[in-house]
Parts: sequence; C-alpha cells; structure tokens
Amino acid sequence: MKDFSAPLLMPDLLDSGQLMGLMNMFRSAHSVVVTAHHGPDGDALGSTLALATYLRSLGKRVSVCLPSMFPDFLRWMPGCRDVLIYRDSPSKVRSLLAQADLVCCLDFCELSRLNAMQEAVERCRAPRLMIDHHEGPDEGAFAFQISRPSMSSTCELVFRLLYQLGAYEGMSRSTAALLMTGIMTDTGNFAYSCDDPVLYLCASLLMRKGVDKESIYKKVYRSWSQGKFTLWADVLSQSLTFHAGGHASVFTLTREMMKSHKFVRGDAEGLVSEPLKIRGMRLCVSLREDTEEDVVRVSLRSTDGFHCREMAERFFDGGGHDDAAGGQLPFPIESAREVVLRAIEAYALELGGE
Ligand SMILES: [Mn+2]
Repeated sequence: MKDFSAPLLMPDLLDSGQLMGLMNMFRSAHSVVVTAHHGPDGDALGSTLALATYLRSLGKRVSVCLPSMFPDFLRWMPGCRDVLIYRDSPSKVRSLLAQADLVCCLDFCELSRLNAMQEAVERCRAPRLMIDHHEGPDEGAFAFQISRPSMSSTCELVFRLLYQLGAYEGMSRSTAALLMTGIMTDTGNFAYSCDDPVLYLCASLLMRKGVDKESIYKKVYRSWSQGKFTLWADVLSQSLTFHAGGHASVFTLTREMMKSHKFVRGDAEGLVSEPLKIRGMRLCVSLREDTEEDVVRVSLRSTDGFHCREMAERFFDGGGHDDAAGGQLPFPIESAREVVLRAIEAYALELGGE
C-alpha cells in the first residue's frame, strides 16, 4: 500500500548527475532538430512542439522535423504549421540535420520508427537525445536517454522535465495545451495508462495555465468528417470477424474502402480498439493497406493480461507496448489476413484462458 498521508509533491524526473548531463547537452547545442516517430500522433506532435518552444526560449535555433504528416484533427495545435515533413521536403530536412548539433528524439526509442527518415538521422553526426515512454529502448542509438516506460505519455515526461528545469512558471497556455493534448490522446482521455497520482498533479498544473480541456476534446474527438463516420460503420458491420471464442477480433481496411469513404490521414485512428468495448474481448487486430507502399499495416490492441507486443514481434516484424503494438506484412491483404488468423490460432489458449 502506498503512503498517501504526505502531500503530493512533484518528484524529480532526473537525478542530479543526469540533470547536469542534460543541461550540458542543451548548453553546448546551437542548432537543434526535434523529431518523433513516423505517423505522428497527439503525443508525438505535442511533445516535440512543447520541447521546441522551450529550447527556443533558451535561444536555440530549433526545427521540428517529422518523418510523415500528422492527422488533420491535430492541425490546430500551436506551432504545427512550422513543422517540416521529411516526406514532403527531404532535402530541406537533410540540410537541417547536417547543420544540427543536437537531435532530440521524442516518443520513440528505436531509429527504425523514423521509417524513411531513419537514414538521414543516422547519417547526421549530432548526438541524439531520446525522451520516450516505450519499452525496450535501443541503448546504442542514443548518446543520452530518458526512458520512462511507466509513464502515460511523452508529454507527461516532457512536462516533468520542464518542471524540473524550472520552466513551469514561464510556460504559456499554448504549451500547456500541447502537453495536455498528448496526455489526453495517449491515455484515451484519462482512461488507461494513467494510474499514477503524479499524472494528475501534472494535469492540475497544466490546467492552472488556463488550458481549455473541453475544447481540446472537441477538436480531437468531435471533428469527424461524414466519411470517417461511415468508414467506421462500414468496417464494423462488414469486415469485422470474431475468433478465439470471441476473445479476439480482426478487420481489414482496403484502399478501395478508404477511397469510397474519402479517407484522409487519421480517419482510422482508434478504430482498432473499438471492439474492446465488447465483453470478454482481449485482442483486437486491424489490417490496413498502406496508401503509399505495398505493405499491410498491422495494429494490435489488447487488455486483461494478454500482451499483444509479443505477437507483433513474433509474427508481424513489429513491436510497441504490451497492450498496443504494431507491425507490417509484405503481402496482399488477403494473405496478410491469413497470417493474422494463424497468429491468433497460435495464441488461442492464452486468449481463451482465464
Ligand atoms: Mn506516446
């Protein structure tokens, strides 16, 4: 039992040695590139923009460069217009990386999550700082790492870092909104990965900056297009199948379906975990034909002690968190579906067991 008798104070994120190391790293850098994983979500975008704002306040030249575009429902996030997308302007990003003397890598811990941008980052000579909450960091890839898999989000991590660096007082409302957005999206609005009381201390301090949480909620969750809504309805009624005695579900999302519902980036985000609303559901898998490459993207979500990460590693050349993982298969979608069904078959006992 934890001791809740003492008042809740913000614990230090870093010990004094790490803090010194980090401050030295910031001090000696002039040009900084801040980046996050391919397919950036609210946490990736919120944390990179917030850290960039802080580094600019220290007088650094900072560019936020992401491997691919973020979803449309995040287009309101303060500062997102200045983000450079590697897929759209590779040479510009490469030249910024060549001039950089520090690369901050947020919300991922393996360089492969940069996809097409990986090579450019690897070739860059600047030291890499990792700030992330995913399991199993690639220790060799970073000069300095702040890895906290127990934390809800990279935004929580960045908030606690900025707090320890004394940047809370000067934090603007828009930076607080960026960080709150990442915490909200990575916890499903404080539904999961959010049992640490310290997170609510962070949330409380963010609210004190005047964050309009309800407006963030509306912008992120109540801004669906008709196409997105009908796509979800179509997938759930036409493509979803149940397996392992109702403990697992699978659906496929083809390019044709996306086209007929005028799919835009981000429209399928969250769809994979929708069947978790069904009693007894422990594993949800989605297969989506990539719109640019000839691969099928596999997403997995799990609950109640079944860990989908292992399945993602074993069968789909992927990884992630215990309960939220992903991977890919270089097959046409029907063959990819066969692989998924075999994977579920291999775990039938664990899925069906109590
Ligand atoms: Mn995250």
